[in-house]
Amino acid sequence: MSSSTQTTASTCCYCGVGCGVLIEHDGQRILGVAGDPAHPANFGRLCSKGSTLHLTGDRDARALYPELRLGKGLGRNRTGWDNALEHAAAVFASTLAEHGPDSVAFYVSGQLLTEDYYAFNKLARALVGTHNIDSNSRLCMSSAVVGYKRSLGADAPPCSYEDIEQADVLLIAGSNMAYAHPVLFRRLEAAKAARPEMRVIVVDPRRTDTAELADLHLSIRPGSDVALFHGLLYLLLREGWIDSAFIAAHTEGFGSLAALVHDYPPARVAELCGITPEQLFDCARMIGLAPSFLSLWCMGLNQSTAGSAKNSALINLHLATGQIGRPGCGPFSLTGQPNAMGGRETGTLANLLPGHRDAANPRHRAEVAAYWGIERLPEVPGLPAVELFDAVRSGRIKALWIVCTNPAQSLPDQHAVHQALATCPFVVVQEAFATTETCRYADLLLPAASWGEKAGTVTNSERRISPVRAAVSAPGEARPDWAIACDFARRLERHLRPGRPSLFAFERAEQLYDEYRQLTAGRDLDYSGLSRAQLERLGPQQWPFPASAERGTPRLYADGRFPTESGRARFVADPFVSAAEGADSAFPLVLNTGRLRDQWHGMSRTGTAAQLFGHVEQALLGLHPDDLARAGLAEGDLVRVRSRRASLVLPVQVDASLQPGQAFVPMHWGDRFLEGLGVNALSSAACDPLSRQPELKHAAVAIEPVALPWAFFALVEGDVQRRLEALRPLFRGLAYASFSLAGRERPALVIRAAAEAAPAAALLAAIDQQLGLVDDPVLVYEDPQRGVGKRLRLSDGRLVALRLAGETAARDWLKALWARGSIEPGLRRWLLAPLSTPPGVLPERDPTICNCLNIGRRSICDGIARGLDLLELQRSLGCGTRCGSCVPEIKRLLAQLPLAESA
Ligand SMILES: Nc1nc2c(c(=O)[nH]1)N[C@H]1C(S)=C(S)[C@@H](COP(=O)(O)OP(=O)(O)OC[C@H]3O[C@@H](n4cnc5c(=O)[nH]c(N)nc54)[C@H](O)[C@@H]3O)O[C@H]1N2
Ligand SMILES: Nc1nc2c(c(=O)[nH]1)N[C@H]1C(S)=C(S)[C@@H](COP(=O)(O)OP(=O)(O)OC[C@H]3O[C@@H](n4cnc5c(=O)[nH]c(N)nc54)[C@H](O)[C@@H]3O)O[C@H]1N2
Ligand code: SF4
Ligand SMILES: [Mo]
Repeated sequence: MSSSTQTTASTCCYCGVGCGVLIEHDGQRILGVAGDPAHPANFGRLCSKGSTLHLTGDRDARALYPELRLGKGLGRNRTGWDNALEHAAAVFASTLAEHGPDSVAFYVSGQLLTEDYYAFNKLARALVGTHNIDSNSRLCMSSAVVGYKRSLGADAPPCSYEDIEQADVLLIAGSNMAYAHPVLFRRLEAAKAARPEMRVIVVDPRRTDTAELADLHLSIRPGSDVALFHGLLYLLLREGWIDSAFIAAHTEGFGSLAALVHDYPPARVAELCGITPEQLFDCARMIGLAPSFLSLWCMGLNQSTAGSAKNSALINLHLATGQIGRPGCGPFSLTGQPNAMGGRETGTLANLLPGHRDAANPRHRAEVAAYWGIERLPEVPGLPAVELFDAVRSGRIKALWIVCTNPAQSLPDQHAVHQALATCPFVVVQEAFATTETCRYADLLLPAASWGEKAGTVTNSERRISPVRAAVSAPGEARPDWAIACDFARRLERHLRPGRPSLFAFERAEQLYDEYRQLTAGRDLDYSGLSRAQLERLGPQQWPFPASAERGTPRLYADGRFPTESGRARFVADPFVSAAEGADSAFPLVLNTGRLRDQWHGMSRTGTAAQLFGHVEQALLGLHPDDLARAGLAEGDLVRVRSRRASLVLPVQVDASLQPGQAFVPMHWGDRFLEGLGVNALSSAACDPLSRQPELKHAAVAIEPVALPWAFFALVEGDVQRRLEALRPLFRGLAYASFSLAGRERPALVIRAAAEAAPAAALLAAIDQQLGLVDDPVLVYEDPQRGVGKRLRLSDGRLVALRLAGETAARDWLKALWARGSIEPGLRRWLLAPLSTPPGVLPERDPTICNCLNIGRRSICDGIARGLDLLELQRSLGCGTRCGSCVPEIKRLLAQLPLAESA
């Protein structure tokens, strides 16, 4: 560390664990990150994503200046902030004048800061006069919001991370926390190692790395959780493993639930869930006899047409056993995004209002209107995300402001979403990265400051509010989101409330925080007592933190009183309903989607760090080995995956963690990294009736082999973001095209493509131009007769660019040569031979398992073959000793390998 290096304490911008990070920087650039030992969420730990934050955010990918398009079909031009926001205010004002307040909408994000949310809520609801402000949390936590409110009376996860360490029995349902909340998983692994009597149950159709830790893995049929939870309650009742005193004193509605679960006897439930009655009984016994029982859940429950029912059915188990309000127990949803909690607190879903209020509640509307000093808030309900984009597509919404989310990648039924964005008369996109799929549709692109460049607060999964601090200034003319919202609002006020004092006289983020926190006073989440000064003095605090408090509140409902009208928690009796789109003979597979360890959503940030592609380089369709064999497919074969909405071409891979009949595709690749709009082209927009959360985990699909004889492979070092932007459009319309990064010190762009026939020579020439494979010194072999061509560029005795067209048999060999940084004598001979088959054996694929120390699967497997155990592998190779995110996978290899070898 040089003498000019400074450290700024902040919070990680990825997941809802909310880890404290120490940003090392020189005032200009971020040089490194470390876990903050003082932060109670992570005590110094970071996962593979958090610890590589400083490698992300390539400036070439950033939005730097406002850009305005003056007519559809035209390009965008750089403009100044004044002109950009005056223009936006004029368009919004005229749209509102002509079509009314509900002709505009805001679509925002669980990755904004609390101050940003507050500004946008006030802008939409108080100034514009619409409740059309929804967030990507609709795709994420909205079923949990409904679950908590229906069952417990308020949207408040009652637990603390400590409870994970204190629980005797832990049920993890629909969460792959080994990938998605790795630092918490680290805490769980450590706790289980320290207290081996602790029992972990994992409910997930897939055998994930999380499931590997489980004492009991219930590989249930997708979507059958409600049946499972009712079946468990049936057994708890039958065996007398319930807490009748708690039920009598603190709950209501048990009678109807008991009547309902009568219909869920073990034989029926085992059948519905695809598990054995013994497994069901084991699970019930563990829960029923547990001194303390904690449950954790995430998208496997929420992203479902039964999401609200799943949430409440799980909470029912806690209420029936009295497992809530004490250490080591309770229902504990894991929040996805870093500040999805803050979004819920500030009312950032169409149906909410700031301070855990409801937009449908006249008293709540009056309270907020009075606080804001306006006459009233609108009565017309706002539209939730899926309906909101439908309204954009049908033309009802004519101006749309998108902030910090990438709907052209992340919403279901992408073809409909792209159509909506293409037809919308005025789309504003407020983004940190100019490269996203949604940016393409922006009539006005506003550059936003991002992590490390902006300040405010966030709330993590355990209700803990942490400060986010700026370490460096934002690049170009990018500005903080709240500042953009307020600047626009003041200009719009000149059209809508001329001459009146501004509602948006905020100059610093702290002023927004102060105005907002008073709106929580007297509400369940009350943190009106937590000033920024208090937060600085005490460190991150858990709400509630009322004016009288001296510190935060680790656990809720210790007194058995719930924030419902009666003060009692409510049992909810929803019957089991299967997923909206069942498999049938035309679409025989169920498609599940989810996360990879080292990528974040649409990859605008993680997709700039080549290192983060080392673990998984391509989007692959995972299938059970039997399904693969039955279809006559081999690993790597391209297939067309069809759903009722669209199709997508992907290579297949064997995925032994899946059951027969199931398929899995990671959610991360959108149209930028994959031809065909990504996995959400296939997914279904069917929503939960209460939470309006779409069923992103369940679509019926069919697969068929595709004949794409023309194959293409290219790799080019350097300038990867700019090259990706330039090359991506040239592959549009090919049946298959996939883009990724590779390498560490010398990142390269890697392209794989396939088509029915060779594309026009001019197109290939344009591609070669962008790959830097036209001007000398380039080694070329072209056989136009056979449509086969090879091009290489060498520099200082290393391969720096290559392209194979026609057939690509040598691609892995060449990629390995490139990675090794040396040339084999056989290379020239190979180049001049008519076939591209590599000399000698192909290297086996070697994905990076340990990202911190760059250790591949091959060396770990070699170590295991030599008889090393986890500790010895760690000692001799170093793998898994830094961030620990790869430890579950190493354990899985240790468990699987001897079996694989003896088989
Ligand atoms: N690496 C990484 N971490 C992340 C993110 C990321 O993009 N990358 N995103 C963050 C965000 S916003 C979120 S919301 C969280 C999501 O975190 P998780 O919800 O843990 O992650 P997913 O992979 O989406 O889905 C979890 C599991 O649900 C299972 N599942 C599917 N259908 C069902 C079902 O019917 N029942 C049950 N019980 N399980 C089912 C899937 O097989 C999958 O293993 O991750 C956060 N953390
Ligand atoms: N098939 C399938 N689809 C899914 C899911 C799934 O499991 N399966 N999961 C769903 C879930 S849970 C979620 S949360 C969503 C996530 O979906 P999105 O919200 O679309 O995900 P991101 O790619 O994180 O989008 C955040 C955007 O904000 C930009 N950004 C980063 N920092 C800033 C900033 O400070 N200011 C501004 N203005 N912009 C910034 C980033 O560049 C990025 O483009 O995806 C959903 N979609
Ligand atoms: S677990 Fe990883 S991604 Fe999540 S907040 Fe911590 S460091 Fe960031
Ligand atoms: Mo999420």
